[in-house]
Amino acid sequence: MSFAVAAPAQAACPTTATTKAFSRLGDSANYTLLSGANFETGASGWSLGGASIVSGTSSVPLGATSDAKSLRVPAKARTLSPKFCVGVEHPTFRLVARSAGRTWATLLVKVRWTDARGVVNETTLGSLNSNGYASWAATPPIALATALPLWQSGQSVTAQLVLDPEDYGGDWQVDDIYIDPFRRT
Ligand SMILES: [Ca+2]
Repeated sequence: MSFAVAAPAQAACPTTATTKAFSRLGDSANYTLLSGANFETGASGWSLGGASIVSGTSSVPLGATSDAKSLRVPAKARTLSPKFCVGVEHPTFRLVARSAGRTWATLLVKVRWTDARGVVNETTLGSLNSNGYASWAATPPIALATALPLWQSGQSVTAQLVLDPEDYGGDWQVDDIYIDPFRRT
């Protein structure tokens, strides 16, 4: 893949409402929930690809206390989020995950994005190892915009997150995917 020829669109992303979703974990950044990514109201716009919404929400205190559901992503699943806009103002994202499978399971988190010529690319952003996720745990901030060919304000790409466990032993639950729009207030 060559970033040098993959020009992004010249359009800024719309502003989104934010909360300090991870403040109880000592992260005071502002975040926007990725569409439907608390899995409490179905999976509209998601391509589940073998995943399913199950009972049992993340035990990391991010959402409402009434939350009761999460996304189960079995080993062979490949799940795509709804499309969202990524600009330079979206440096990172975080999510909450739990390994429900074997001890050596790996969950690959990728971004699928379309450049200005309509070419679809896929870039691996993070690799969660089950060692750190035997129980529900939040990921560190994972780089998003810096993994894409975005250099200046006003540039954006249309993106989808891809949840793709390794095929052997990977069996995961995912919840509460939040994008950081880097707003200071
Ligand atoms: Ca949930």
